[in-house]
Amino acid sequence: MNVPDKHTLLIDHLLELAEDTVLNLTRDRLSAGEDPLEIIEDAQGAMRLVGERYEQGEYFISSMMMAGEIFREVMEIVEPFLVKQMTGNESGHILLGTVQGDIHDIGKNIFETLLRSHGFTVTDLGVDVPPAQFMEEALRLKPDMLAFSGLLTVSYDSMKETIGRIKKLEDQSVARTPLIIGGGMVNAMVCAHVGADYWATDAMVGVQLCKQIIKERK
Ligand code: B12
Repeated sequence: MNVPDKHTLLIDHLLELAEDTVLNLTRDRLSAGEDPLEIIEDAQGAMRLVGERYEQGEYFISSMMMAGEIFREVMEIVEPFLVKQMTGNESGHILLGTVQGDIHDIGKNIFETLLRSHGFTVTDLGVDVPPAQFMEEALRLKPDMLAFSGLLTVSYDSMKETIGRIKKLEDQSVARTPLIIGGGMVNAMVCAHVGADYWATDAMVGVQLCKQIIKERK
């Protein structure tokens, strides 16, 4: 009989929405000294499959909500290990939020945790953030970078509107702030369509990009 490996185990149990087992597996893997990012990657892979099952009508929205809740609990367990493992002293202020019409925030929150653990200052505006609020906060805070999260296809319209309005600001120091977008389905085409400068589908890649961009501008 084939024994499933640790990755398959976590993914399968998350797919079965077996909350306690997933949380115990997470704790066990961390106690064994595993890289917390690997656990997040497995859970993220499981969420992709949850999304596919929802799309195919195999799961109801309630299952997607439950999976989201389990992921949030996994993150609660993983976060202290993540912060302990990664300590950086980057300087730079990043204004972040999920764009209007979209309430997905699990990925955004991971990106925020990783940014903070690398030493960045982050202002998180939360979810469903209207373009006007992004603009006002950008003018008030003058961050080094603006970061938008969005998982829905319709959220690309909000990204485009927000970015369009920011680029038209009279205050050039804000209008020229580098912009990065992220979320499971963004790509180079979406980036060009919404007028952003950079994109990432992986939070760690996003952090590396922020490091590089801010360093080059200082
Ligand atoms: C969980 C979930 C939910 C939860 C969200 C809970 C929460 N608090 O976030 C709930 C149940 C609320 C939900 C609701 C809906 N959802 Co939903 N949801 C998902 C699901 C299954 C997982 C998302 C997730 O958390 N993934 C795990 C995280 C870690 O991954 P991630 O978000 O991609 O983030 C990573 C990177 O992208 C990156 N990242 C994220 N943001 C940023 C930002 C920057 C700047 C950077 C650099 C990086 C970065 O970092 C993370 C780690 O690497 C996805 C399936 C999928 N394929 O994503 C569907 C999915 C996104 N949902 C979908 C849909 C349709 C909906 C609903 C419209 C359903 C409905 N009929 O009501 C609503 C929309 C509500 C709204 N207005 O936003 C569709 C979207 C389809 C589309 N093309 O638009 C998907 C793709 C499912 C599917 N395949 O059909 N959903």
